[in-house]
Amino acid sequence: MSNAPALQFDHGSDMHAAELYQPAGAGFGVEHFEDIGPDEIAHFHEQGYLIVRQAFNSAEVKAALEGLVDLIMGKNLDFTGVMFESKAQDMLPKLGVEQRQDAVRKLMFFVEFEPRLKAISHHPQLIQAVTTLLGERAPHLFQDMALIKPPRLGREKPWHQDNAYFNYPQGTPVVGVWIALDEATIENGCMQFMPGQHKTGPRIHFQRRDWQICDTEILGQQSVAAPLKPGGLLFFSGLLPHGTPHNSSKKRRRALQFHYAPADVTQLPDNEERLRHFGSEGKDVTC
Ligand SMILES: O=C(O)CCC(=O)C(=O)O
Repeated sequence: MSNAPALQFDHGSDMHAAELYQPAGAGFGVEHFEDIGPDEIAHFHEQGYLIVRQAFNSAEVKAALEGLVDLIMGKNLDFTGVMFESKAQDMLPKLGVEQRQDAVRKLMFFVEFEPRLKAISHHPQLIQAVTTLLGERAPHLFQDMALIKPPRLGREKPWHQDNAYFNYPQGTPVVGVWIALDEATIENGCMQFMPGQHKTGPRIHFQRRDWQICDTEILGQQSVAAPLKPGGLLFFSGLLPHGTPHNSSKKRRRALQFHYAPADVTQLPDNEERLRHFGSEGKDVTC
């Protein structure tokens, strides 16, 4: 009998309308962590995001990618957090390093299994910036993910607010950090978001292509994109509406995403409060 862990699969969803992802331009940012000052912090609170274009150097990006690829290749038998595209299920045993990466949708909860990825999530300058953005509160990393968009196949992550997925009490500040490991462009599915709309609070989410904001709420609104070189990052509020389109290019798009909340707040034991704010049940709404 094999000792290999059971594999997880994710089923595809329909293609999105092109009009959902037509950004007006690129978002505001700085080059390095050292450039974050009071104006940048004020911008984060006003607009709900901040870009750091050269947060990590090429050695840090290379180490993170190597750690990610080792997990995808199943080198750590204790790690079961790789989610493959269900379409690739039958082919998996035959795939080599490059092809196997292109059969992955995402990885979750890996930092305790892979020191090279833990290092980036606990990078001192990253933690310092997150502490500041949380209002000088010590951060707790409560979710870590890697999102893979294979060339041509990488699927959309429809528009949503991340807090719609978390059971933190309403009002808890949550900072998301999205780190490009490949160059992320509009064509291969970089992040797009609605600046300032974190201030309008929780939005109703519906189960459609995913747990998402209704497309009709997004169409006609002007988004901004965060194209990034490898090692660039986006800080964003847990209430900022954002999404990523299908990868229509020939280039792979691999990214890390970490979420931090103040260490002195704990998640609620159930999803009642979350669904009261983000769910549609009991409300006179349709999508
Ligand atoms: O990287 C992506 O494609 C989407 C990430 C995201 O917004 C999420 O997983 O919440």
